[in-house]
Amino acid sequence: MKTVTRSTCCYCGVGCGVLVEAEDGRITGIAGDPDHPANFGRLCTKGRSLPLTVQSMTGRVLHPEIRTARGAKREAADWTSALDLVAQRFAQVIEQHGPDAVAFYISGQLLTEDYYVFNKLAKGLVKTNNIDTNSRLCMSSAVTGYKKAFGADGPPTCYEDLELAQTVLFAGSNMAYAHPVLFRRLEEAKAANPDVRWIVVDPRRTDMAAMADLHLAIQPGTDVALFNGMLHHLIWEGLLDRAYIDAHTVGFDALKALVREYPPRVAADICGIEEHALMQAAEWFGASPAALSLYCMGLNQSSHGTDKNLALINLHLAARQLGKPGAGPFSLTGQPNAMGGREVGGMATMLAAHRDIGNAEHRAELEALWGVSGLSDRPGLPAVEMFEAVRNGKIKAVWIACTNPVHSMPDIARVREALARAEFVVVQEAFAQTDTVPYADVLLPAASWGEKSGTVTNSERRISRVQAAVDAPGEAKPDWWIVNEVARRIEARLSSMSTLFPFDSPQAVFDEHRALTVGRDLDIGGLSYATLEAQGPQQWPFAAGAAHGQARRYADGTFATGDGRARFHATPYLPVAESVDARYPFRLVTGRLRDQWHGMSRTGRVGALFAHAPEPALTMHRTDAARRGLKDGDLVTVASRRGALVLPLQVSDDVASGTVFAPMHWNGQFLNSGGINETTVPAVDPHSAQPELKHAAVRVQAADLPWRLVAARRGGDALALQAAVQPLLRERRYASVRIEPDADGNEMLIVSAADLRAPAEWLNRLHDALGLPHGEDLLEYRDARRGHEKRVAWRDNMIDGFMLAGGTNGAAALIDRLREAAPWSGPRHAVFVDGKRPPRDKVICNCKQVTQSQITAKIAEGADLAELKSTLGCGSVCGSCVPEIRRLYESVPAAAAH
Ligand SMILES: Nc1nc2c(c(=O)[nH]1)N[C@H]1C(S)=C(S)[C@@H](COP(=O)(O)OP(=O)(O)OC[C@H]3O[C@@H](n4cnc5c(=O)[nH]c(N)nc54)[C@H](O)[C@@H]3O)O[C@H]1N2
Ligand SMILES: Nc1nc2c(c(=O)[nH]1)N[C@H]1C(S)=C(S)[C@@H](COP(=O)(O)OP(=O)(O)OC[C@H]3O[C@@H](n4cnc5c(=O)[nH]c(N)nc54)[C@H](O)[C@@H]3O)O[C@H]1N2
Ligand code: SF4
Ligand SMILES: [Mo]
Repeated sequence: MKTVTRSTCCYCGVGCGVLVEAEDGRITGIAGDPDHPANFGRLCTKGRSLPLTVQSMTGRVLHPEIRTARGAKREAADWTSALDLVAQRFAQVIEQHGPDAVAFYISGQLLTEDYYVFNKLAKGLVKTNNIDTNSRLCMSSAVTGYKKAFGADGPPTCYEDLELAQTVLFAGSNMAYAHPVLFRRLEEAKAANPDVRWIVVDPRRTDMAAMADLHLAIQPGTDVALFNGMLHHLIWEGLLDRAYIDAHTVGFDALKALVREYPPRVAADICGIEEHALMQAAEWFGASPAALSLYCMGLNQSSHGTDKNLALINLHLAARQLGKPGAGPFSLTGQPNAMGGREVGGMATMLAAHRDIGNAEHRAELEALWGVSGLSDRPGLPAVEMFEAVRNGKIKAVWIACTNPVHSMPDIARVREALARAEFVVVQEAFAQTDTVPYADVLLPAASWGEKSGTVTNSERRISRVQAAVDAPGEAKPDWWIVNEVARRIEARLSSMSTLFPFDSPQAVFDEHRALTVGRDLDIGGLSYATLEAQGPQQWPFAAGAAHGQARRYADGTFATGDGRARFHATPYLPVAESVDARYPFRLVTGRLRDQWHGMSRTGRVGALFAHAPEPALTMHRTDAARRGLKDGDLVTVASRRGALVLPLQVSDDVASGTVFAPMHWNGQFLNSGGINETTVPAVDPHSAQPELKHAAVRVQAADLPWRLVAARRGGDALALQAAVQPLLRERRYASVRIEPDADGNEMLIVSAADLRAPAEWLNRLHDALGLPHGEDLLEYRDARRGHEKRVAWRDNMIDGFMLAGGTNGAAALIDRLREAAPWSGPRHAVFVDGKRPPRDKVICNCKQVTQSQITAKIAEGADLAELKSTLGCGSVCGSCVPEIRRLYESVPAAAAH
């Protein structure tokens, strides 16, 4: 039977509505929900490919697993044993060492209901605030910024403002990649009204920067100087709303005194930009009828992330660019439920429903609502400190759910050390191959997207229902259920009562959460599953009796502070935590790619999603590369004071000289190292405790690895092959693996590796891991003198796989052969002399698989964007590639003349 289920996409904070098609318990298709107010039917490449991530059960965690002795292998166990063991070990540590000896590290990708139960377990039952989440790496500077300025968390804006803004300031946000569907809305608004101005503040020339009216390519970490300089200019030009400042704010005079030190020339010098560009940005911002800023990790992931947020909010308050349509400081949430996690207070520094740990009245309210006493008044340890406490033995047991800290935390060597030393580690995961899973003493199988139900809140405070379209595979269970079961058991052990966890469904959890918000700034007393299902997704606040949620906040100039006034904060510019020097001369910036999601446990299962960026890379400016004698494709060692890894070099003009960029995504599942966080700094912001994941100091040197390998295998289960190859990667100085679709719609696996010398025995293990044949279906060629070795595997008259070791000339041609999935004509041994082919064309449009050369050829013939869409089809489906097509358009000479 075919079913269609209304739910949401599980990736980014845009929170797109989806319609999930399923047949016989399998998810078969997806479409954007035309009625969802975030996307009105649109989806980006990641959302569109979600069904492909859940169709195979290879690599899923399907049963609980328990490690019975230290150093032993984990073994499959039943749920009762696993739940009992977790409860017993946690209760034991709490009884012996106190509640702060345990910790929970959870995720903005959990549903609100999952989050709520975790938070109640930690704070309400165990009475520790040691519960933090990956939102610490993501949103916590935005939270402190909003709270300090407005008195409460959450953006004052909504998505409609995207269409109403006249000036859009993108600050440290690469929306074209990270929030693509919202970016489509902005593109359309700009196309409809050419007077709309875009200012992009980003050290890199992103696709968006290339499209902007003004790109401020500031030195990494200098945003505060920029915003202070802009404010100086607004004051000078009289572009302030003095009446608004007087009536609705405090602190302007101290700020004014501070920004005297930031005249445009001084500020522009700090930022490394032109003075007139800074003044232009200030004027466009201040004089605009409606200025909207959209900001994300370029501001938050900084040791001065709170100041960056506050300095930007200062501009909005001073020029009264908020509380009116099209204006306001809009922090884009990264994860689908970063906002929901904040609502339930699921972090070490807050309590449920935006209450504060340090506020006795708030604690008393919560004690009354939960029927408990003695909530801890000590803030818990935020992520970086939490793992440090695990490392030094203060925390003995840690429970990690829906996040992969051995990949995503800064300085991961320390996280690995921490988890290796911990007495007891629980990992609750949906996918088995992540870098954190090996550390689990108990591995709990979680249901994932399409298999679980609850609610999430997107960037504009809009709550949507998430619905299961199919049953969870194997014995996997929804996260809320797992936590609820353990919590009941811990409660029975610690207090021999069982009153706190009566939940029998996500709805029961939601109803309790809702009750806690009544009377708070995020009051959702008027919302229920029934209203969400009948009336669709709703924004908070939505108090009992309200007809609808509230689109914009603070429209009347009354803020959530004690006196109702917003606060200006004097934000002096401070440099990044780690300075560059002669030994570590490059500033490393990290960030996202268009088609991958974080640690790739899901997007890395889909060959088509590798097409846009098949291999990891370190991007460097061409003059820096030339000076070091490095060229595109060379392997380089990137080293910081903490760790090092090898990456292929990508030479580009999109980063400034002195800056290098690496995507955050690759890790031990796809690479021989843990990825770029081997090098990043664990320095944190003093207010938000958010780490500076974007600004390490590194050195880059040629990695002299003369022995090279390219191997591939078509046919067979690519995910199973990947699982077999994964443990071999780390034995080489460089190795990476990826999946690619072939012409038949099957997937193939491609491995690249490099080392000092030939690893003979490893080659044979790789041969077997790839499932390459022996005997007559294998054609081998050895050049002992040059140390080259070629193996080509056949199935019938097709090439099924190959290994080229030593020299890899001809690898591109062989991969093309595999990709074509066409029969081989002529003698088999001719495969070794198959001519060289040009390197593969980059796939720009994923939906229609249109390559760069196809697009540039058409542009050269004079085609415009509309013609490209109608003839090649590129950009006509999800639109994620449109910014890049525009850029190609500008770079092809014939088009410029056209
Ligand atoms: N495709 C994709 N989309 C995603 C995700 C994903 O993994 N993949 N993850 C989601 C999540 S959780 C998040 S948090 C968001 C993140 O979304 P974004 O923050 O938009 O993405 P990033 O690439 O991390 O960083 C944005 C930009 O900040 C710039 N930057 C670096 N340093 C500075 C600086 O000092 N100042 C300024 N002004 N800019 C700087 C970088 O060059 C980069 O272009 O994306 C969400 N969406
Ligand atoms: N250098 C650098 N590092 C960064 C960043 C950066 O920009 N640069 N960005 C940071 C940011 S903003 C973020 S948000 C983090 C993200 O970092 P992580 O949270 O580590 O990212 P994910 O890979 O999304 O991890 C989610 C995990 O949950 C699993 N999972 C999926 N569905 C479910 C489910 O329903 N239940 C359970 N229990 N598990 C599930 C997935 O398989 C995956 O392993 O990375 C941070 N790290
Ligand atoms: S923009 Fe893409 S990744 Fe984000 S919610 Fe929508 S479909 Fe999912
Ligand atoms: Mo994030």
